[in-house]
Amino acid sequence: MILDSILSLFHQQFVKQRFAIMFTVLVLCIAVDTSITAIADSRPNVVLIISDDQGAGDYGFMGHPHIQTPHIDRLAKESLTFTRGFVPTSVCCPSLATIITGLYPHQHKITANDPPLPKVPDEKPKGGRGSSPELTTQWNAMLDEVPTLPRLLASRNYFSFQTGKWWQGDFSRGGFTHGMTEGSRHGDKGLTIGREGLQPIFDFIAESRKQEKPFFVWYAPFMPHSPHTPPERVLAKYANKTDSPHVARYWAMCEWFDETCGSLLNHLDQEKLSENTIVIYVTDNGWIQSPSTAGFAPKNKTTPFDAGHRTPIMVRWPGHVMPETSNSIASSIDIAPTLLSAVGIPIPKELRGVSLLDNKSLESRKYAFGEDYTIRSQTLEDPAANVLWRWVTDGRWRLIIPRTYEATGPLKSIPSDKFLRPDLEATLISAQPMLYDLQADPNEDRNIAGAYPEIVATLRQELDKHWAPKVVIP
Ligand SMILES: [Ca+2]
Repeated sequence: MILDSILSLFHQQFVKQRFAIMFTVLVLCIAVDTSITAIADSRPNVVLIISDDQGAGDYGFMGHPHIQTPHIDRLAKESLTFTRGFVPTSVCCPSLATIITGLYPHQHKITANDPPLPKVPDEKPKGGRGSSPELTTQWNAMLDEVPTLPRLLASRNYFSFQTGKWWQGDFSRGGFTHGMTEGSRHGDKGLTIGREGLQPIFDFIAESRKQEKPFFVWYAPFMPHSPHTPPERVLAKYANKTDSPHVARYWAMCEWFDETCGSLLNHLDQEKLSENTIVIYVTDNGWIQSPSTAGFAPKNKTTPFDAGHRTPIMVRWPGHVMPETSNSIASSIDIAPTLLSAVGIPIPKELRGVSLLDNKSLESRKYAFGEDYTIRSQTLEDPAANVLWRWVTDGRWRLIIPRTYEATGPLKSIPSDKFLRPDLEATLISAQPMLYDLQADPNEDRNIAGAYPEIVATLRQELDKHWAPKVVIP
């Protein structure tokens, strides 16, 4: 009996202790969970504004004499604004892939706008983008192999919303939790954003707040990209400012796009979200409007020249980022590391950009690098087989190396691409380095490589250190 009583007492004590331990663990769990929630809730939201086909000078704050962009001008004034920004490639799809991954095209391998044509002509219906369904599927899946901003942000409780341009299948491919694009060539339903208002973004923001999630908005409208169809009320402002109706329409598109940015930024203000939202601005590639046609002039989009790659880059984060203009070189490869470090997510080791909020890194970086490719991919596996030119600039000097220069084997051959214009093909045939002094010759009219062999050699060395392509799969 006595033994039973003792055992019973021990048992009661044990149960009490066990309950006490469980209770303590439970309280700790709740405390930890609450603290995680508190951290998550305080994380800044992110709005990424990506203009589409806009010249770097085509804003009020960049000194354009006619184009009015009051809302983006205000953003520039409230931001750390880099007027010497670059994208590494001058075509939409690979440029957007760089923005979302923080990788150069030779790293993420999405080098072109469209997947390769099948080696054997395909009898099946086209799977989109003029290729086969199989190659298109493989093309889209290339984004699965690399880190993406939405996926990394989702690991920290973020909701993310894709709108506008999107080339890699439906929005979930990039890791977005919400989105508009269903998977056609470059954005389908997503392309209505901006042109038909911003309600889907406002609804997403409301949903994120309801569920107490920090949010990431990818605002990449099809603007000022063609079709240049501005509202008459905006076009009327520009019709008398130029002899070219094409130029007037492009200028009006820039203002119409600016209006949509104003709607987005005003919404953040009205919802009292501006203080805790990082806004980043960039263009996917440059544009010089042809005065005589609806298309673009030479030496910008799709080319290795400066105007195809220049963009202002802005970072606005009230209370954290001092508004000022910076002369440092910035690149769209910096956007991912900037955002990841700002929200406290470790930066994947393959990312080679720097945080734009890290002055030391910015000051120690001397060069921007880039690479331009065939518009139609030649092969999925090997970026080197697709490259046409590589370039490097220190802001003043700009060196462009055609793939054919001092090349042997497959690099010596020029890929067939119906989009490669004769003037650009000529640079590959001549196979000579092209050096320009951007201060004296901003339009890159005079190749002075022959007069400055030392500068060519120095820049070439830097370029080769960055990436020296070797075709491994001809
Ligand atoms: Ca574009």
